[in-house]
Amino acid sequence: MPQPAITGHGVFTPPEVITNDELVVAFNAYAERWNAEHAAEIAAGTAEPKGPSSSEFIVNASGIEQRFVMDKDGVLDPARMYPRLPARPDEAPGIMAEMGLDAAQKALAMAGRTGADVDLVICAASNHERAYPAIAIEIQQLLGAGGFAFDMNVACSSATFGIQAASDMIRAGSAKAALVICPEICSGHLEWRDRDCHFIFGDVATAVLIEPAEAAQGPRFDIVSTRCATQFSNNIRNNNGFLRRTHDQMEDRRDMQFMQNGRKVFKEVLPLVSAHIAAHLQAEGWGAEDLKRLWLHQANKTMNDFIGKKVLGRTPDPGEQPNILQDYANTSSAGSIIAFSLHSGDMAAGDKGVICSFGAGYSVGSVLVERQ
Ligand code: CO8
Repeated sequence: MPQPAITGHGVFTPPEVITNDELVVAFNAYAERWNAEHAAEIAAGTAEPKGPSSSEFIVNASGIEQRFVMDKDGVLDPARMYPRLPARPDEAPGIMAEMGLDAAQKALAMAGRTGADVDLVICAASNHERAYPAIAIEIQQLLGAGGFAFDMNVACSSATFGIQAASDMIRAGSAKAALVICPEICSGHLEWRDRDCHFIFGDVATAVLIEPAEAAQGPRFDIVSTRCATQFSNNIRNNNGFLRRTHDQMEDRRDMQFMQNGRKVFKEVLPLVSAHIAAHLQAEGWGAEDLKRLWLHQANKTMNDFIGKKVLGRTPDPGEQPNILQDYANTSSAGSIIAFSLHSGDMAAGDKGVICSFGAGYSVGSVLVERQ
């Protein structure tokens, strides 16, 4: 069976940045406005006033300092509080396809390939901008790729689940060159009017190219093993969906955007992920001391510090477990791949590492790789 390997990777970073300070000014203006508009209900005790946000809280609670977004003005307009992304005609490339294409072209350039070499495109993301046709098929066409393409969604774990699917197809021989693309427009489904979560997410797109190792034209990361697991939980949930109209729920509702019980997620997902990585390493006969690097899902700095310490049995050395969330925030499925893409170029032949993502579902996926 062919040995699958990552031969290229790339990141599309949106042009606009929102710092914590900018975000907090907009949120607090919105909150003051809302409190003034609802002064009577607040005085009568039938509504809770909205409390202010603060940059200090955001950094301390999450480690996030800024986020990239596809539209800044709409998010920072206290009268709007969500991005302005004009609808495109059906004939024009969709915004997710455009972002994904940029990341895919970077991955192909790194591998010395063109779109014509690709015979599988997976668009793996937390949300897709339409029901059909698949965004992956649109990207396949924009790239001039052959073969087949499909969309998949396992929330924050979409990238690692996509890598497992693509690797298995390379092993089985049903694909020869597979792109796993994660365009995440988290700004579109984040509730920017809720101080508990308004700071969490950002936008980005990532891509990895997976080919049989023997076909690689340059340095590569062999995908030694993949492992995915899921366990149902309502603690991260978004109720928006195609049945919304039939439920007579077309009004502006909180549960039609991202919702989470952050504390519970923190407590429940930490042991799940630490145990998952430990069991995966053990099954492959790898010890923690074999790991040169951990590229973890980028949701929360304290969470990553904890997982790194639990997996390695000690505090990770600087650079051993790189975080990118201070710059990008949580970018859902793309986070661990951004970390991998930006912090793997210095690894030497034989160096081993683990890419791990986790999130809604719950879901957790790990990919053991070795530089060649
Ligand atoms: N400013 C000031 N104070 C605040 C703010 C704020 N912005 N927000 C909350 N507070 C207050 C709270 O009201 C609370 O006050 P009180 O004690 O009086 O009730 C206090 O600060 C503490 O609040 P929390 O307990 O909520 O704070 P935490 O320390 O737990 O931090 C976090 C909150 C950062 C959310 C933390 O719990 C966390 O990171 N948890 C893990 C989350 C996680 O990993 N989630 C994964 C989700 S990602 C995923 O699966 C993808 C989903 C699909 C993508 C969706 C894209 C939009």
